[in-house]
Amino acid sequence: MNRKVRRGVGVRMVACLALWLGLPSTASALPLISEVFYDAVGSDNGQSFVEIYGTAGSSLDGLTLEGVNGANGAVGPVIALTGVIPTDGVFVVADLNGATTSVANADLLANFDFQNGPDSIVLLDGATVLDAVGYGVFGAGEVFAGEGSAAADAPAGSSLARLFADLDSDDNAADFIVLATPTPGEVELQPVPEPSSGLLGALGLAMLGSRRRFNRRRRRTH
Ligand SMILES: [Ca+2]
Ligand SMILES: [Ca+2]
Ligand SMILES: [Ca+2]
Ligand SMILES: [Ca+2]
Repeated sequence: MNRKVRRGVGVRMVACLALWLGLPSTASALPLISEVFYDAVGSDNGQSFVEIYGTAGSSLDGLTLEGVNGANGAVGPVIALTGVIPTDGVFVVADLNGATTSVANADLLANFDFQNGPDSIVLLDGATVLDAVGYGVFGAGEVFAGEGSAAADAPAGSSLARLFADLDSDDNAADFIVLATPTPGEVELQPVPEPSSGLLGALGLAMLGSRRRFNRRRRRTH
């Protein structure tokens, strides 16, 4: 292999390793519905919530959360969102029972009651759907307003949560899991791949090699 070819291989190797090391996790457009809790054991009043994951500091003003009845497509409840995504990225819309809620980490209080499935909850910006989750078994003629195929219908006391709050494949069945213990205000994010020491070493050597060849060229041309 002549010097020119070797140099090309070295540059490509550095580029590939850098790409791998800096590779961001699968990006999904935010905000996303990260958890819904619509069926507490017994009364849902003051217990149910919808959790949204978004970019810290971004405003939710003007967005709405809407329920879509699986039986006939009727829309409701409609919750007008206001507020800003907090530093941890997790915003909790909590149901009121009178003047209070039992939901931890609530960021916005409202009065709503989403139905047990088959139903859907949609996050909208005007008429534009930003994200949606449909849950339960939809029969022929029923209205699914979620994405891909429906998530499971969480049993009473359990919630439906996005496996990773920042991962949206637009398939509810793949993206959502049933959580036996709801976690308002807390999310799991995609794991960030840690570069192995072997790869770091290889990257260092490759960069060193490029530097040496560069210096050799400089010496030759000066
Ligand atoms: Ca209930
Ligand atoms: Ca209520
Ligand atoms: Ca989505
Ligand atoms: Ca959560």
